[in-house]
Amino acid sequence: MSTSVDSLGSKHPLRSWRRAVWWGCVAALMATNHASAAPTLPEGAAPQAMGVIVKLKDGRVTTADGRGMARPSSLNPEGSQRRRLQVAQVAQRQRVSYLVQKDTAFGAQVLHRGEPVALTDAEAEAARLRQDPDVEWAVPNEIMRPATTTTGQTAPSVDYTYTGRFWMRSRAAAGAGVADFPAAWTFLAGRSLNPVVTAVLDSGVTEATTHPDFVGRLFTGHDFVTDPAVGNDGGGRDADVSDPGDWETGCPGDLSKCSSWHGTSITSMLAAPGSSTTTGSLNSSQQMGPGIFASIDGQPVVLPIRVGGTGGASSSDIIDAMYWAAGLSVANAPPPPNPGARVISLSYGSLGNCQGGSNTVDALYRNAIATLRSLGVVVVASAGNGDGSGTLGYSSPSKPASCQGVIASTGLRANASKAAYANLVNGSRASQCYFGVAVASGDSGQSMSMLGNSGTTSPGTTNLQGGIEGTSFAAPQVAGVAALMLAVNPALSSVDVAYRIMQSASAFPTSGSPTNLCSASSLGNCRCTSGTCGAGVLDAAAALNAALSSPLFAEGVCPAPDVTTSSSGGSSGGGGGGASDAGMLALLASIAAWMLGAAWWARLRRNQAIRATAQIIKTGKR
Ligand SMILES: [Ca+2]
Ligand SMILES: [Ca+2]
Repeated sequence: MSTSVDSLGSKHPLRSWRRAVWWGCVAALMATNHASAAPTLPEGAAPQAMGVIVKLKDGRVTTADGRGMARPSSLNPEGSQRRRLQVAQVAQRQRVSYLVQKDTAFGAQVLHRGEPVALTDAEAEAARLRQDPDVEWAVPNEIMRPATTTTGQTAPSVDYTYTGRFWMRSRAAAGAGVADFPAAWTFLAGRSLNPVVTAVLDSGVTEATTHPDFVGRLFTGHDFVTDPAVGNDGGGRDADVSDPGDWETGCPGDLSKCSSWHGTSITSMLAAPGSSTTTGSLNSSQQMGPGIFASIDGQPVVLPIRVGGTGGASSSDIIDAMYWAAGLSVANAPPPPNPGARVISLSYGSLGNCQGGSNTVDALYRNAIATLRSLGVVVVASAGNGDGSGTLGYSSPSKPASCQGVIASTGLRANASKAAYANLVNGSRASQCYFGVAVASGDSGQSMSMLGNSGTTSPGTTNLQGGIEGTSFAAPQVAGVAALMLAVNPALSSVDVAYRIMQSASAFPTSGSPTNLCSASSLGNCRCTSGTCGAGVLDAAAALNAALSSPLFAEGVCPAPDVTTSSSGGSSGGGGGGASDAGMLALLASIAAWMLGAAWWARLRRNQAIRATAQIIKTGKR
C-alpha cells in the first residue's frame, strides 16, 4: 500500500542497503528496453542471512537428516512461550544479539537484528549457538532472491502485441523452445478436470481481487513476510497478499531500482482466464489472454503466498510458506488451506547445490521438500540466472532448484537454445531424484510479456508489461503443466509427475544456431543437451498425454531408468548426492500427519484426489 511505502520511504536506514542486495540479483540490463538502467551488485557477490535459525533440544522428532522437527508452536502456545525465554537465555550465553525472535513452522526460532548480515557473520553466530548444551541445531537464515533478470517493468515497455507473449503461443508460431500451450488447451477441451491447487510463493499480487485476470481465479493466500521493512506494507505477516512494490531510492530515474511486480507476472501466467486469443493482432485490454490454466474455467486455480519483498526473501519465511501451502499448520499463520496445494512454484533462490551440511539452511530445505513429497506435492523451482548480469549462467542450478526431488526449471530462447543467463541443469539423473526440464523464459532481444504494473514505486495499473525474462518465468510454466497433469490424473505421485514431464519433453535441436554445445566453459547462449538444460523442452500436451496412464512410482522412490533423449553430453549440473530412501520419506510422512492433526487428517483421507498419498503416510509404502 502506498501509505506503508511512504512511511518507510527513502530514509529507511535499511532500504538502500537491502536494495543493493536485491538488485544485485535483478540487475541485468535489457538494452532494448531499459537503456538507462545500470547493474549494481552481482547476485553471487555477497551472500546474506537474516540472522540465524536455532532449534532447542525439546519436543523434537529426529529426522533422517538429524534435525529436529517439533510440534508447531501455534498448537502449543505455552511451549512456545517457554521456548522463547529459553532461546533468549541461550543467545545471551553465546553472545548473540538480536532484536526479533519468532517461531517457525518447524519448531525452531529465528533470531535477527532487523536487517540482513553477511552470511559469514551468521555462520559464526550459528556456530556459537551450536556449542550451547540446550541447542539441537543452528543455521544461518539465508536470504533468497528472485530469479529474474528483468529491470523495471515500466513504460515504455507496455506491450499489447503477442510478440512478447510468444511463450504462450504454438511452436508453429513461436519456435521449438516454447511449451506449446495451445496444443495442451486443445487436449484438455471437453475433459473433466479435477481441481488442483497451485501455490505461487512470490512477491505478492497487485489488484489480486479486482483485476479481470485475477477475479475468481485466486484462493485465499497469506503474506508470510515477517520483516516489515522487507514486506514494505507497514507490518509483518498478514492476510493481504497485495504487492506494495519493492522499489528503492533512485526510482524512477534509475528503472533498475523500481518495483519488479514479480509475483503479479508469475500469477498472471497461470491464472489469466483467457479473455482473448493468441492469434489476434493487438489486444489493448490490459488483460493477458489465456493463462496456462485457461482450460480450468470459472474457479480458483492459484494460491498466492507472499514470501518476498524489498531485498529478497528469508529462508525461514519461504519454508514456513511451503509447509502452509501444502496444508500443514504453521506458527504465526491462519489455518492452512484445505485441500493444500499439490504444486508449488518457487522463483526465489540462492547460490548453492543444496548439499550443504547439517549446519546450513540447505538441510531445512531438504527436509521441507521431502515432507512435501511425502504428501504428494510437486515442488518446482527456477534454476537461476548466473550472476544476474544476463550474459552467463552458472554450471549448476541454484537452490532450492538443486535440491533432490525438485523439478529444476531452466530457460531457453524461442529456438530452444539456452538463454544466455540461464543456469545449467543436468537432466540425466532422474534415477537419483534430480529432475530438470527447460522452456522459453526470454532473453536479450526476445524478452517476454505478461501482466505487471504501471507503477514505479507503489502500484499503479495492473497491465501488460514487456521486457521480462529470467528462469523465474520458466518455473510457473513447468508448475502449470504439473498441475494440469494432476487435474487429468490426481492419482499420480509427485515422482510420476516429474518423471513424465522429463520423459515427454522434446529433444533439443541438434542443428542450427548456435553451434557451440553448452558446457562448463560455454555458459552463455549455447546449444542444449540433456546433460545441460534438463531432459528436453517442456511439451505441455505430451506431458498431459503421459499423465493419462496409471501411476508407476510411489512417493519416496526415485524413478528408473534415467530419462533418455536423443542428445546428451556437456557438463553436469545439479546438486550432489544425498539420501532419498523410503524410510526417510515414511518418517517425514508420519511427521506431516502429526502436524496435520486428526481432524484434518480424517478429511484428507476422504479426499479421493490424494488417497494414494494417504496410503503412503499410513503404511510407509504401497
Ligand atoms: Ca505484511
Ligand atoms: Ca501484506
